[in-house]
Amino acid sequence: MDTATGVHAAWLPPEAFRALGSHRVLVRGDGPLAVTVYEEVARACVDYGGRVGRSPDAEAGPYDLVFALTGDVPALPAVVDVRAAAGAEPLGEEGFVFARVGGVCFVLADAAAGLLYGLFHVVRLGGSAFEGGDVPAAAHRPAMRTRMLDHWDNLEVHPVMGHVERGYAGGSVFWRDGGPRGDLPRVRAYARLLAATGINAVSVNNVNVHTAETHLLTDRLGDVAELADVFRPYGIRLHLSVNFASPVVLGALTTADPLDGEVRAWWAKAAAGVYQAIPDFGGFVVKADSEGQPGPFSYGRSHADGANMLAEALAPFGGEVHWRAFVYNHQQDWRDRSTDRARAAYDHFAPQDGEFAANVVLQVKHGPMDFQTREPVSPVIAAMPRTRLAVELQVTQEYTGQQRHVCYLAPMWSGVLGFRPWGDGGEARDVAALAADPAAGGGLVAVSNVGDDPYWTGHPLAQANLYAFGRLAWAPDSDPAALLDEWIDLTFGALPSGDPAPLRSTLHAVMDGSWQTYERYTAPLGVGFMVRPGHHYGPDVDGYEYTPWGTYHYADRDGIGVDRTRATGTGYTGQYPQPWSEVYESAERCPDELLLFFHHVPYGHVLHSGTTVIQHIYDTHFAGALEAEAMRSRWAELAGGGLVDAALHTRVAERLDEQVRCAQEWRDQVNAYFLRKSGVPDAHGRHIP
Ligand code: GCV
Repeated sequence: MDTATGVHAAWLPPEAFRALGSHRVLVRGDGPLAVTVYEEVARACVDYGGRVGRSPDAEAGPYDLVFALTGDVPALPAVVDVRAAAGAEPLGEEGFVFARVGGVCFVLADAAAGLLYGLFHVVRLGGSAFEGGDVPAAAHRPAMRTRMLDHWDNLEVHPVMGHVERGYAGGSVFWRDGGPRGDLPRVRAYARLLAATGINAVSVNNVNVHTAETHLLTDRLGDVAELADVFRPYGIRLHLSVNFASPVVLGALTTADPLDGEVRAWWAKAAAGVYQAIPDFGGFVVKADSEGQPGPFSYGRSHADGANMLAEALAPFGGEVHWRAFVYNHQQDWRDRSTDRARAAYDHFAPQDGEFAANVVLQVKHGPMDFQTREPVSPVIAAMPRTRLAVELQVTQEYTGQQRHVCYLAPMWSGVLGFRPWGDGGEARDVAALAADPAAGGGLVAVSNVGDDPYWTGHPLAQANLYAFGRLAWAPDSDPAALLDEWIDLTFGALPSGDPAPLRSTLHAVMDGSWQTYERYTAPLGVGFMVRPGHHYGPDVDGYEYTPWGTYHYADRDGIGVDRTRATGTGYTGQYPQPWSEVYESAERCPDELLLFFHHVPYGHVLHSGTTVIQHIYDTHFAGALEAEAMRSRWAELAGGGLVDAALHTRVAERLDEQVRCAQEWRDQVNAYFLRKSGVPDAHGRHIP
């Protein structure tokens, strides 16, 4: 545990700074970010006996590591050709060059944020930064301009959704009892952890903006400014989720109509007030006309009307609107099979492509439904070339085990980011390239999994998801297993045993395939949900089947799945460009893992894997539950070995017990349900209750 905060040090324990802190370091540059770099190095040098200086005077030298801005002529080594390393593209506000020449390492950047990211690059390199021969100068830049975490934190405990909506790590790190939590050292530690992964934007309150949170925009702005001050030295800009009805709730206006002059003036004044308090404020996040939140529909206006009004208010200050595309009818009649929730975001937004202002970012969930364990990539992402799009992921594990189950999500995200909406021919750009596009990209966003838990994330191993999200936003083509190694090295690098190999192999065995294990014992073949309604934990096959939420599997005695074809179903497959519109349309060509998302098929339908749908359901559920048991056994082997802290080991072991219990529950409910529906016995004669 970190002594200043009483919270687990996660991937920044003092030991991670050992190499940095045991060398002679020069830190140049002015402003809060350069000061942060200096302070980080200075602290490490106190811990590990190194030396840090601010000016390159001859008496203090020589140095092993130099942080300097490219305009800083006295500190700049002629030997490092930054421009050649950077190539045709500018390094940008956040990029840096790393090189080692003649035994001296250099981190060079055009702006201080680059020095900060370069610092954490050196931390990740550890001792290897300082070893060996020359390292040619190489430029490092973030792929995504915006790398953002959204908190769904309420100011006070909501009677249904708790303190953090879909939070599984205790209360909010920002708020308590309707006001600031006041634990700024913890917020600072959080900002530091995020900066080390590359995150540069945070939204501090729930997108479902209740009354108390609505006031953060005006009379409670000081509470937000206080947080902004803590995040600023780590290069993170604050954002606020705002209530679209604020002019009515806060301003005593009778309307929030986005085309009303008084409403527009109200927002302009509110935005000016925000920037007076927080000059580098990032902007607003808005959930409008979604799941009961107010929005422009009430006034007969479009989403573009609503978003553009807010954009106009923020534009003079350089702020942006993150307008969420998660809009669907949550009061659907389950008897109506023509309405398809998966279609909703595209149907609402694609016709408005080109209508959004330049400082509006349309924030699109990665799948068309709602952060399920397996979904196709949202067709909206390819459908709006004239709109800036951000892709939204969910680090908090709402549908993926709620931080009681190990579920390393980087492999799923990596698949999303690498998906090519136009296939391999023609415009073969992937989702990451679209989100990163300098003109049309809005970056990568995720819902945070952090709370006031001593391990930050409830399940200590869920820290890896937070870490991997930030790193993927910086470099979307990163290998998930390599990111896990980075996280392991930083978090557990300084083992008492000195040998990380056994821990590393255990963590890979437990985590690498954990998302697919989770998928095996939960809803099959992309059909989704089957969770207990409301809290979404544990199995309930028909839990949402006869509800208004639009999340159905349509299982009957003959078959299962949602017909989303153009030929006979809801037509959703038509929202994709070629080749996917054809691939998904065909039950023969559709990838197995998404078959039931797109097709209603008989239980005897034979998958590409050669097995029938019903046998696949039995096999995967037996296998998934066994894999959960194997994960638990593997972790248990570490007990008492000194490779991980005993309390952390116990916390993970307890959660693995629950994971095994829950996986067995899933296995038995799903298998029993489908045996009873279909009457088809398991080909291997295993016990199904
Ligand atoms: C914040 C899902 C969750 C809601 C969440 C919503 C959203 O429906 O269950 O809790 O609300 O997504 O993304 O806005």
